[in-house]
Amino acid sequence: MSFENPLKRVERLRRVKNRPNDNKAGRVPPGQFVTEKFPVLHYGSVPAIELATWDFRVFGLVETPITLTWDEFRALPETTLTTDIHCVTRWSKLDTTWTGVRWRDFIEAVGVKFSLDASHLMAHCENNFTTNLPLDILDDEETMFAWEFEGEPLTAEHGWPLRLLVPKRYFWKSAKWIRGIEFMAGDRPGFWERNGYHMNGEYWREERFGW
Ligand SMILES: Nc1nc2c(c(=O)[nH]1)N[C@H]1C(S)=C(S)[C@@H](COP(=O)(O)O)O[C@H]1N2
Ligand SMILES: [Mo]
Repeated sequence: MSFENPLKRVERLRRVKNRPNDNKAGRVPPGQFVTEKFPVLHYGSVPAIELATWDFRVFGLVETPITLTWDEFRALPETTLTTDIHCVTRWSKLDTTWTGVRWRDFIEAVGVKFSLDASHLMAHCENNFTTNLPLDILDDEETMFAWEFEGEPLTAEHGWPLRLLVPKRYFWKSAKWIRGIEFMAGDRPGFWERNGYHMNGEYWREERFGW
């Protein structure tokens, strides 16, 4: 699915009023409603990807830049976890189950040594999509690079073969079709952040828009 112009989309979303909160056991942030569906949202088209030429790059403020092949990536320690996701377009989905390698396990298993000056990450994806995140938010039990959703490989439109999952932030930070991570000194806006979304995107504080 393609989207309207990003700026128009942000303008439209800013006009949506909060509905009465659909809160299950304090799990649903303000202004969100629970859905059983799994909407597909992204800018541009679904990329065509070949696993044979797919690679994953770790670069920026690291001791040694690293490139992993798909087979190397899939050999990393695997975890399955269940968590809630919250989209800035106001849907939340509870108890979603994901399989992949957790952020912490990735850093350890790959032996990523990033500089003490590194404070933020830029996730780089197919079609030049990017999103920025603070490293201390990524350093969480539930952050992972996911390759399965509900026990099945990700579908193409949900990010196959690999997406970032950052349940602590609005879902636009859970970058689909991720191909690399860049460690940065300081913050820099990614794609949606340049187009009006909040730099941080914390949903309990409703950090939806940055201006
Ligand atoms: N590569 C890429 N990842 C992306 C996006 C995008 O445009 N490109 N959109 C984000 C947004 S705005 C949302 S809400 C979620 C939607 O994920 P879903 O389609 O699996 O529900 O993906 C995020 N990840
Ligand atoms: Mo979104």
